[in-house]
Amino acid sequence: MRLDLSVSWLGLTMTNPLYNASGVMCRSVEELEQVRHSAAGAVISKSCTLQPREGNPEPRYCATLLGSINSMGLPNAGFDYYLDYARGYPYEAGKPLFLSLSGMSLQDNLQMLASLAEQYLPCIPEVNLSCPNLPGKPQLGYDPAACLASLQAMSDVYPGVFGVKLPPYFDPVHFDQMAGVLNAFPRLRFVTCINSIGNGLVIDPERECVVIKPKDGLGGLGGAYVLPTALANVREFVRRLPDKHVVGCGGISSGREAFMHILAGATAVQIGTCLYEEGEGAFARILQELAMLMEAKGYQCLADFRGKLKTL
Ligand code: RRO
Repeated sequence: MRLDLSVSWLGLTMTNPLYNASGVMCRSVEELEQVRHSAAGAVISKSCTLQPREGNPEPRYCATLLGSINSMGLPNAGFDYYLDYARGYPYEAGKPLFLSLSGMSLQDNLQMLASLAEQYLPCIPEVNLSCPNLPGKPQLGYDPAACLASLQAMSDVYPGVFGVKLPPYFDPVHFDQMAGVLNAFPRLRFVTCINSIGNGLVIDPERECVVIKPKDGLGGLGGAYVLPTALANVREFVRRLPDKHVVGCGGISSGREAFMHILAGATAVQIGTCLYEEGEGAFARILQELAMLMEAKGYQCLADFRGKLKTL
């Protein structure tokens, strides 16, 4: 039986649904090229700001048995660096490029989007509404009115299709509110669920100490800690955004979790903590595991089970 793992969406084709979560293996050209040359089906760059940033003091990432905590603080090489990468990107090779944008202000996001629009590059922006790690700056994604105003302004300056990276939500009323906002923008074609669960605290009982330096140890959680929250956000937004795609991100470390995300309705899925810990070989491994699982279940393509999660 021949398996087809390809995904066609946004007018693009990916040979398979896996790519990196923004932030992991995508800050430098060398890292972006590692993802491009791996088994991943697409590439996304680190969230960028207009000016380069060093980010927060180290240590700012720590892995645990159940996942990771980070407070990187948006270290990135600046918008122009990623724009240069996008200009030289070999799109014809069939591995789409997404650019993650996370301006320090709405004005900065508008400037980056306007500049991107002028270049006519086939890369697609994913606007990050959910960085949890900037001291003193709340996440835009938790303020629906501010999201509405920002999305309106961004939609006005950017004539192409785009997506947003959302924080996790924890209440059906908040899913409803955000879906109402997102559904007002037809060119907003996808939402990525979820960014890390913000402001967790990991404690090392031996040292009686926090494990990362910024914000007295508070940071965004990823990995196995967040899988059920990620799945809930994927499923709930798939239900509420019938004309959009949902990209699943959170807790994928094998073919099983990739399968769960797609069963919950994800069009494609991103790998974060697992990629950070394992390196780019994770893509080929997870893909192989997903293929074996599909084969065992008699599924030939992703559409055979996408969004077909049963309830009791
Ligand atoms: O750089 C970060 O600290 C960071 C960002 Br921008 C984000 O969106 N999510 C995250 O977990 N870390």
